[in-house]
Amino acid sequence: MLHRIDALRRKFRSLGVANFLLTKLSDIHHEGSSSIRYLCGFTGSNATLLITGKDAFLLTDGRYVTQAKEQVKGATVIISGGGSSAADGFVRELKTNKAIKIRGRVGFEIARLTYDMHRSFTAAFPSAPLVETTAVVEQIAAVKEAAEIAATRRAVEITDKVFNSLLSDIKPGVTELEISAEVTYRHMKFGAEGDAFEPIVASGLRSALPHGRASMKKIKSGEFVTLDIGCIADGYTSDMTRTVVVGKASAEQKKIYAIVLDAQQRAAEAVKPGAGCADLDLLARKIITDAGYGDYFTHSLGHGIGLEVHGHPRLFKNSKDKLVTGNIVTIEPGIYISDFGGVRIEDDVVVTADGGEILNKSPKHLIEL
Ligand SMILES: [Mn+2]
Repeated sequence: MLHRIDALRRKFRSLGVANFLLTKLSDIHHEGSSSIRYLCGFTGSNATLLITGKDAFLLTDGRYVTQAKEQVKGATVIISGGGSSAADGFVRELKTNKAIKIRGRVGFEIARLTYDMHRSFTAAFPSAPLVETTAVVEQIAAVKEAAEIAATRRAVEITDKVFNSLLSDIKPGVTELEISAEVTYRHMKFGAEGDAFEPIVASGLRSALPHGRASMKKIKSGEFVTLDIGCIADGYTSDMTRTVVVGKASAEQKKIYAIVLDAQQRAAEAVKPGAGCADLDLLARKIITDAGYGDYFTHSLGHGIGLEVHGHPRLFKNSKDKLVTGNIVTIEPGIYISDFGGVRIEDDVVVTADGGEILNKSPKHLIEL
């Protein structure tokens, strides 16, 4: 993992820092927490990674002695004791450990560092000011190595298998929660570490909720059912959405589905190195708008996936980013009509040397169950 830590160090000059501080604190629920795993391999729930100009230190607690020894590459493991909070404990260790020297400014990620950590660190190191950075590690991590693409491919294969195995279970009378439970169970049964996120199973009018959590609602004949599911394999995520109809689709359902499918396919086909993230969003949005449903496509086109399910680059209309070889992004347009229902179709697409490769093999025609 040293090459990743070095990639971050190479950004120090432009960031105006001499060190970098990353944390994952077990006393808070922390969604964005994979930077530490990305940089040094550690997956435990409580850690601080300090990268200086020459050294790197991974601080964790006594529960992780063996795990840290096995996992951590490119950083010196230090087992630290308690404090009044996880942040306080780590800062005490940084301050008192003789091996650690912090000189100069210290970069941190604004979306990741807690206020508690910021305050404790600032009080302990008045001459090493913290400097805000935004998504620096995320941007490095957005360009995948071959092994990362292979892991993503495996996660996508498992999710494809789960989706196809579920089709015979989606029928009138079954609750959304029953389907959701099967998604979680089968992801693990088919070889995943677990879900990448809580499965979305939304039927009937609830399919108009882009992030409708599964409920006790029973699925009925004639309804759309949107499944947005993903898993983790070797640390890497899949994220796929399919919308099916239980029974025969109505003319209106077919019409809306066809518009979303057209937008999805054309945007996915336009994925290539150099493609503007905003241009891809606009391409899909124009198709939906020209069909008269622009007001019902209420979110952005997609996002990067990797160790985290929502990462860089993000495909939205004001993005300045361009895709580069090695990115893996979702393409997921949708139409959501509150008194009718909704459709979303989502694939994971790898940016290759000369185009894009859609990883998902699940069918995209309108499936009538
Ligand atoms: Mn997604």
